[in-house]
Amino acid sequence: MTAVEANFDGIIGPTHNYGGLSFGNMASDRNRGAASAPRAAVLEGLKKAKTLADAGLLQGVLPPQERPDTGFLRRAGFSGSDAQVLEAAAKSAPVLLRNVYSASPMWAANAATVSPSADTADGRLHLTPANLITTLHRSIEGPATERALSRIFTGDRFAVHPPLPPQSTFADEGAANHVRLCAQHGGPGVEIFVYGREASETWTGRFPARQTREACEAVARAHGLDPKRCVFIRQGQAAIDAGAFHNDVVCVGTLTTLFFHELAFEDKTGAMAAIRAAAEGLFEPVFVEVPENEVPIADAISSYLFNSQLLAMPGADRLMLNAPVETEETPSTQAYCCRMTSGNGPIGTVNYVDVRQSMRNGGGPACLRLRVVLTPEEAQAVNPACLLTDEIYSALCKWAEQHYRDTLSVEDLADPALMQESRQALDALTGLLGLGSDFYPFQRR
Ligand code: SUG
Repeated sequence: MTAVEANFDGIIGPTHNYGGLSFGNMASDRNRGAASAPRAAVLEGLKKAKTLADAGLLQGVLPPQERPDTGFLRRAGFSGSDAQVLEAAAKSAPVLLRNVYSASPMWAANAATVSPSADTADGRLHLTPANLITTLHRSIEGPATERALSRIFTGDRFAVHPPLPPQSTFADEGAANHVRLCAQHGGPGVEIFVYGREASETWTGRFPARQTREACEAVARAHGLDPKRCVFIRQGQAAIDAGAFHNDVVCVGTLTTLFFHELAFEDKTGAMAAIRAAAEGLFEPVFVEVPENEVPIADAISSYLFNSQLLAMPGADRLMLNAPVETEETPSTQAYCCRMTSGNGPIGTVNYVDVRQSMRNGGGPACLRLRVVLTPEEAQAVNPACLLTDEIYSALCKWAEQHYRDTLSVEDLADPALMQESRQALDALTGLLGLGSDFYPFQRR
């Protein structure tokens, strides 16, 4: 067995709701205040993961984080019992309450940046949790992500770093702004880091640029990457202004193929030349560029064509795009996919997957997974309870049926019972995933 690219999907947490918390993320903004369906959401995500596991890909899961984060409310000045803290926040700071209730850790592409051992100076697999400092609700995630990754990727083969310093200079959103190209997953690759701004510039864009060049460089340094095999590319201002709050909203790549929208990069020609130069001697990159006149950027963003998983499926000679159903429902992207697969390019199949609950918050199939290239020895060292087998899948579905609500509105966040239900669910989950009975903060109090 050679190295494989595993997908670790974020399990959607029991408090999944539409808080409208992400400025610059069109879907989050559009659905602010709508009722969510947490149980349907978690089952959609698990089904997507299980389908890929059944097709022969290595598939893992990442746990949700504790929400509501009452510890954060305490740091913001609330006191008393947890129920009192929540009640007071519901009355005097309802927006803050929404922030500490967000199930945003489900978007595992933002959990960390991952460099496979084939790329790093010390031969270990490196993971740096994202600090996600641009949005309040996501800035809470980094330390808990570090804890989760340390319980899943255990032992000397893995280096789990702390998140970068939580400051605007190092604004980091993890793998959503990182693409790795290579000839084979287990061989050396080219790591492409895409940033929206440099720390020193005055940002005048319509929406925030969530990733800095400085953050990308810090991660590349910490992981011990070969500078010759790293490329730092500036995201297109037009793409950010149109709602591409992460590069993975307009670009995805795997093996030698980079699939991207014409407006994804500020200097497309320079970007392609830099990737070609970094790949010299390893492989010839294959660029699949989708022109604006075939798929307008607004359609790319509303359909999430590029927020798809680009996968080498066992036994297939061309790649498969695991795309959201919204791509099939949008005429321009549907037509593009038909033309693309009937041609002889590297992407031969498009599979449409229903993750609508996550999509309504701006999270497509690619947002929900963190890719981790694992050698056979590394795969052996991963906490086995976090790898999706038939048994774990059935146990997780049963768990979700038992613990999740059918619907949740933003008003329901004031209900103290929701905190208790979430804690019961998460407590049970630590048993299922072998995370230990001290994994969540509420379990340690
Ligand atoms: O960071 N949405 C997430 C979506 C993340 C998608 N991830 C990738 N593209 N990789 C975000 O904007 C919305 C939460 C709310 O509004 O309730 C939210 O956080």
